[in-house]
Amino acid sequence: MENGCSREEIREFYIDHDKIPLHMKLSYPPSPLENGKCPLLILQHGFTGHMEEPHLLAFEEAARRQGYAVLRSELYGHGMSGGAFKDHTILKWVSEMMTVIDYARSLDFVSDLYLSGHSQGGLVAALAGSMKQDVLKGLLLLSPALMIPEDARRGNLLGMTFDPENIPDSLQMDDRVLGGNYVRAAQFVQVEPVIRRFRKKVLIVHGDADESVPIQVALDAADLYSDVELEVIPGDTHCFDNHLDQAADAVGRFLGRMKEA
Ligand code: FER
Repeated sequence: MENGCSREEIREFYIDHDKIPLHMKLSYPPSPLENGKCPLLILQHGFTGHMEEPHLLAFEEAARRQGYAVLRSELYGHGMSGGAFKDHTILKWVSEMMTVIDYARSLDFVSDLYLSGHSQGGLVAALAGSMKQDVLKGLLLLSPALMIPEDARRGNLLGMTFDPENIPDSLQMDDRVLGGNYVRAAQFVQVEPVIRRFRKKVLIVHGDADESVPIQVALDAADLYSDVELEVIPGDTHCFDNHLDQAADAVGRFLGRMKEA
């Protein structure tokens, strides 16, 4: 169809955010819609991640099968987007996510807009989504790493320890270097008030064997959101390696119900 819905092809392009090119892929639902409009889900990867990870592709497919278009975004220092990994921060990602949301809103075939993200992408979806909740119908948090700011204040990010009051200029993590400004920006972020002010519908999907983000993070967030469903996937990991089908089904069911709401 001319207006964008129900095409099999995936559109790949870049949008500009303050001279940083952000890599996007837009896919469409498999079957045509009567009025030429469909809802759209923004899907954001996590820390060191990218848009082709298997769990993201499974969530994309689940959303498409429910009649949603899906916009996968890669943010600063990740995938094929601009910027160096070591220079990325949560604040840059939040600012970029606002631009991604505005881009999605500008598409004339979009009816309702949903925001989702995995892990650090979930944290950023929670933050940017709260700022722009008036333009969203719902928020989907997939193994959301909502405790990164607390980790940064404690001086322990993914097992990498440092003095939180004397932050080094750079941190060595396996084969990558992360700039100290990542830590400073993360320390600045207060997640709880951001969650408390969010009034739209939320789905949290989390494996109870998540090795990077403890299930308790999801339980705590579920207590704070005002309108939330929590789907715990028993025995599953951070990237849903064991039961990806169950995690994707949870997303599909939620999106299916939201369309009727
Ligand atoms: C951390 C805990 C979890 C962290 C990152 C993660 C950078 C996971 C992020 C992801 O998978 O996106 O302290 O610090």
